[in-house]
Amino acid sequence: MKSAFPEVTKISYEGPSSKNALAFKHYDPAKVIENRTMAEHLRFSVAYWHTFRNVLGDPFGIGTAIRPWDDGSNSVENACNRARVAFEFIEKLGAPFYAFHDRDVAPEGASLAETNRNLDAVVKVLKEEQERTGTKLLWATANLFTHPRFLHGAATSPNADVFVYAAAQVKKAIEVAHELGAAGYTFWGGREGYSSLWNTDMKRELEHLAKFLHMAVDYKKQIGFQGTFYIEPKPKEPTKHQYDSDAAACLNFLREYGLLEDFKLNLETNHATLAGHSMQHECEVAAAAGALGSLDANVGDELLGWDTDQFPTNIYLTTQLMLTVLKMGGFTSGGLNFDAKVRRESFEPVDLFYAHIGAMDALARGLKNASAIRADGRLAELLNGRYASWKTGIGAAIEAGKEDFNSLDKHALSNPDPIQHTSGHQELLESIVNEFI
Ligand code: XUL
Ligand code: CO
Repeated sequence: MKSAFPEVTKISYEGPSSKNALAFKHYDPAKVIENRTMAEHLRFSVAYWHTFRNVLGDPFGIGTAIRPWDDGSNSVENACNRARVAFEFIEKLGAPFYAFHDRDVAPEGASLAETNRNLDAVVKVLKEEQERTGTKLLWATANLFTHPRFLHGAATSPNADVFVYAAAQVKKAIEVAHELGAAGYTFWGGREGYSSLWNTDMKRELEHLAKFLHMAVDYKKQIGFQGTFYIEPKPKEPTKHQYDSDAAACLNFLREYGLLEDFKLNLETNHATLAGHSMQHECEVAAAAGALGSLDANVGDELLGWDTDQFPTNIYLTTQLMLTVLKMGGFTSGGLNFDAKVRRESFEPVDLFYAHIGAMDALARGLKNASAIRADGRLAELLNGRYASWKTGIGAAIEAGKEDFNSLDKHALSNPDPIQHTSGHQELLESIVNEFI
């Protein structure tokens, strides 16, 4: 096959002083940090939909991307050819993983049966290419939001036949994930929400969603798929309100319907922004529940009103992310998936390399910074110091479950009023972090 990126050879690590745009300055896959190599910590994944299917349109303008290998048709042949190009890219970049929606990789046919056959034909190529290059599938998912049949939702559609169709589609997508040895499977409910509460029976829709996910868990067990199931929170876009609105809402839903054991969360920075949270907040909420599974590494733009999905380059953000990831002991099945697209103005094929290299370096720097902050210890010391009163005396007794309101009342009456106990030292902590950025 003709090379799609003849001007690019395998991207290698050249170190921080390199000025080569097609080299890593910080991502040194074999370098060991806190007992794992950088490649093992970061588990980078290329998102098929943005890197190989996005034509780079925006709500006001048509696509601009130049992709000479793609004939623009919906043929299976074009899809198979595109898959081979995707693996040339992933191999040259040196990302160990990729991720896709069923409809990114293969075209929809005239019937569900034909659509499934199209998918099987492309999956055959994906499997060959995975074996040829050693690339693995971080997660797969089903696109239950693009086709008009899903306009009112999929598992939460008011139409039972749409629920049935979506179940069949997800069943097939889980089989494909299993066939390709995926480390996970993601549920992002793009249209599982509402545009108007006047026409929505919210309780009923949530119950349907829970039923749908229980059936997916049962099927996963039936076929022996070992990958992790993830829910990806997002508050809106395309719906006005999405039920999986943020990490806390997802955890509450999973707990309420007895699904918490079978799911972790796949958090995305841009979705945290849309929810009015920082990504650090979302990561801490999920990690505290033991449910931080995987991350969609991107950023939104606080000055634009839509989901811009930019590549992450902010070192402050990547340092925060990697601090939480290191604190939880690293990823298990999850990783850092670049759910990100190059700008409409960055339309050349080589921009795909520049974008991924820049983001991989930004996250590698985040990892190095986070590890250095942990080794320094001042941040942890100040944080622990803030809770010192819980280590001994009345604090330790409360934590051990030995106190009640009567004993605490007695304690409060016989001790001084605890005013002005400890400073938060926020500015000091922020400057300490900056020493490492
Ligand atoms: C959409 C989004 C999706 C999911 C997978 O905002 O993030 O691409 O990651 O369906
Ligand atoms: Co995403």
